[in-house]
Amino acid sequence: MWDLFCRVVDNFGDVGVCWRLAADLATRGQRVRLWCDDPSALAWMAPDGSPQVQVMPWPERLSHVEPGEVVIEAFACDPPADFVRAMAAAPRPPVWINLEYLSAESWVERCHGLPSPQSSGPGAGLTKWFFHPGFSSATGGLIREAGLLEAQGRFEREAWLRHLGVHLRQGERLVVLFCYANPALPQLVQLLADQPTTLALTPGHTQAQVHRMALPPGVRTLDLPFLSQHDFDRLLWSADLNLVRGEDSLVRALWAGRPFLWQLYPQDDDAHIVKAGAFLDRWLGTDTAGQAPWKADLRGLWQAWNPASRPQDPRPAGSRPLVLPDASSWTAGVQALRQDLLRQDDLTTQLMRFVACRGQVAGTGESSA
Ligand code: TRH
Repeated sequence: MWDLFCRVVDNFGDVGVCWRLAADLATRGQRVRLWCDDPSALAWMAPDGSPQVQVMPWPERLSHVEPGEVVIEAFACDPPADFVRAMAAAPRPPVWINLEYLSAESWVERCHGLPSPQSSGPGAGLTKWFFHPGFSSATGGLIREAGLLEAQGRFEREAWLRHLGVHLRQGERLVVLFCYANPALPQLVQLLADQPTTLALTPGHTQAQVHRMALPPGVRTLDLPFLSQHDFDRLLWSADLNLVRGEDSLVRALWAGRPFLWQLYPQDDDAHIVKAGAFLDRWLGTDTAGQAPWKADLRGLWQAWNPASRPQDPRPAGSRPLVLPDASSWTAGVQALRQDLLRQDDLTTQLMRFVACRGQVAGTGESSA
């Protein structure tokens, strides 16, 4: 049994990542209890649930529950003290993992897999392990369900889009938009008017933002409902360009292999700029001299799409000139990155292996691998 704890801080990514992990563990024969303080989004993300995953309300007290063999706290969410006390008291304490946020920054490789021995509090005597998802073999990898790319290969785009109510005209581009408030959005929409374009708008914030804008000729919009994660993947597979936000939809855009732009959750200290840059450097390389034009165009677009909260540049955010990278080079660039990432084991495989190694020594602070 795996106990997976999730607190929803904001938006959908916390529960989105936890559900994907829980469901993926389930397909590998594991039983999972997903303890969540706000599972409401699962009604649309995972309407069919999974027989091996029990979604449980976040409890303030948990003394009556016996911990499973593995306890995962997502994003340092701090499981209830009673539960941690029960973990420490168990004859064979569970392997306790803190599953961290995804980042391409170099410190992630140094921190992945480190132990954090607990010297005080309800878990005193236990060891918590840091598990960092990431983009290199020195990290815990990315969630990638078995058969994902094969399913994409069998996917019938036109029929699926028709079913969704999307009827593209001859030569029309499909752009999926899932973003936070973005001052660069009007400029980007202007650029997209160079070709007939349907903007498929995800619900809530994205739709509200676009509805306030005047659209240029050639660009039309379609309001989508919330889709299940399964269908959200299919939407990304169908698009000519995916504008995604947050960590989970970034990963799904990567597996989709279509051109994408990633908007990170804006932070007051501009940590999102560092994170966005780390991902781009990991992908395109740090040497910008003499780089291919599509890479230079993408860097410019990427920076405009992720404005600093405290811009150094006197020009207002959103006023930088934007150029769309050449579509076929951009597609090839994404597919090369995907190919590279496919070489690393997926996150669930790595997590299960990590747990198997630590299972022998859980609670002692020693590492067997
Ligand atoms: O919702 P997000 O913006 O979440 C983010 C991240 O979690 C980030 O770490 C956090 O700092 C920030 O919020 C506050 O974006 P993300 O991570 O892509 O999660 C969205 C989830 O919603 C993802 O699992 C995909 C899913 N989804 C669907 O399943 N169907 C849909 O129709 C849509 C729009 C999203």
